[in-house]
Amino acid sequence: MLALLAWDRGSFGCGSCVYWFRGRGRVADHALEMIKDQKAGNPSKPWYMWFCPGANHAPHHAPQEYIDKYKGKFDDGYEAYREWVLPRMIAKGILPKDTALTPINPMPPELATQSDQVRPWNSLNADEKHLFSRLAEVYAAFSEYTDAQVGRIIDYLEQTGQLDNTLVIYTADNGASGEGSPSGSVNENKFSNSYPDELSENLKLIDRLGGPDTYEHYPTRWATAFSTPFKMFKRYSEYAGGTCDPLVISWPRGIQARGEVRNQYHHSTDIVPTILEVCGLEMPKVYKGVEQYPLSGVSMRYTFDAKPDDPTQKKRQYYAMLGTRGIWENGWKASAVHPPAPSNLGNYEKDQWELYHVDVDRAESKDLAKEHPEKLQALIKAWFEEAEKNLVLPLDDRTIVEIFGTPRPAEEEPRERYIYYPGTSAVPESVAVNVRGRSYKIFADVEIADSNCSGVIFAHGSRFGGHSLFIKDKKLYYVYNFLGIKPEQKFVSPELKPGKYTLGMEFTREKAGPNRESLGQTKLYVNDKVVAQGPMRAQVGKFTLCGDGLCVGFDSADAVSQEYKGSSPFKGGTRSWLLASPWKRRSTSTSRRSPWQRSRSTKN
Ligand SMILES: [Ca+2]
Repeated sequence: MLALLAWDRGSFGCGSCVYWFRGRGRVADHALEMIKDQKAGNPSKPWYMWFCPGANHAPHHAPQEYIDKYKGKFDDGYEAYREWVLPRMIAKGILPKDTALTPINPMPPELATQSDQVRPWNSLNADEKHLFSRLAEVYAAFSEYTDAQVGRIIDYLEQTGQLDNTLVIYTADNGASGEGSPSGSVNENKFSNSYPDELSENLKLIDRLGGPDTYEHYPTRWATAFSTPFKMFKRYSEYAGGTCDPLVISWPRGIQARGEVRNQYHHSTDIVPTILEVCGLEMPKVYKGVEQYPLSGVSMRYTFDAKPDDPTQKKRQYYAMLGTRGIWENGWKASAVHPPAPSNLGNYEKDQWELYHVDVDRAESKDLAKEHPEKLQALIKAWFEEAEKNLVLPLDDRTIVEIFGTPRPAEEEPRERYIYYPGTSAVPESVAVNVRGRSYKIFADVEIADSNCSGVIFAHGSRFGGHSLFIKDKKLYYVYNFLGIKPEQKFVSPELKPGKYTLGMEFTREKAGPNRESLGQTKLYVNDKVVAQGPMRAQVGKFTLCGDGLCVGFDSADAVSQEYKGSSPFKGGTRSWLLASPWKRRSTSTSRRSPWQRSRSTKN
């Protein structure tokens, strides 16, 4: 028995821009290599593959020829798309005949999050319509390109006689994503920094959408359309728009039906029990001496031979995400009307619950809370039972910046000084020095051996946000790339002659900006001399959308600054150490000394 799973990488595990679309094709290449290698070494053994292409999560990237195929297809707007796609879904049997369209902005005004609002298509100007259509075209191209890559694997399995006995489970996570803001985004990291998108900036990049210059995401209005007929989108776990996804299962030898639809209610937690049953295995209660957490979910194996409308064997499923709640039980669904992060409301006692009979109202369009108050109360009670059992409590209503910015339990306590040495691999942001939302300084001992000395001394992040200290054209540069917004903030020294130096910078945070970003002053140092200085703004959210770690002597993955290309390794000199220090108040006697002197005296 063989199993192949295709899945995207989860709500917070983003695809990487450095892989871009060529990389996504390479993922399929690697998958094929692995299957071939396994067959070469152990041809009698079954194999299991979890194929995670990053689709359809932002960033949306696709080859131009795929994007061109969809030119003009979305020009009628998202309301028209919803009206067009619903009858098609019904005609194909994916939805019941009388499925209703739900409202586009169902959240009550007092609970509606500004960044999740959806504006009517006819209120947009021509530029906006052009931009939003293109974002949808890129997304469609990205989807088709992903299908094509999965198809390459399926074709190979067919050619080698393996497809007949391969169980293929094909799905995606969450609903369509609403993180693109009402105007769409060319850099999703802004959402993670709670920083608003600018339509004018997005428009400048319209011809480069889908390529490596953008970490793009369609506007909320398309998320609503791509969640047709349901309410809302990803993060809203109370509605099917935030949870419902297509699931395709293929196993030619084990499933007689071909191309049929199954209407039994199920959840992604039911996939593992299905695979275990198909393989004739039972989940062990104890593994290597460790008692296992009980397996969630029930097997979907029975659906292979069931009729399309046979009753489901699922009894109950709770939902919770970023402060939102919902629960399904025996064909009914209770939904707590509550916005997800970035809501920061915390008013769970005031939450109104809605009740839907989803067995007859798939779209969750008719609230029956008043007609069936006892049923609603029973479901709310069931939600708390599941929350208790599954460690959901306490409910968490923090903002995205707070969630991403709050340190997680770690082996190392936060330190006043972080020392890094050349030759170290990229350090993941979760364990690297945290300079966000505070003053900080970065210094390094550098010996410039010759006049060709150049390259990165320190770098963290990518073109979508980060900072870098480097030598170019004999000058020391500190560049802070604030969320990819041009121009880059640059501090540049005069030319440096060969010799030994302590090179670095210090940022003094003065206040929070209108979007909570840090505003302050930066000084660039050569030894104890300030050689450049000026105002600077800095991010409060993470740099690491693309997996770029903190680097000493190079810039991993994507480059922070357009002043250099690639990893730009340091050459023509030596660096003995680098110190990065989040600011900490010091005594008067110490603070009179220059930052680099303080750094040297406290170096480990
Ligand atoms: Ca980088």
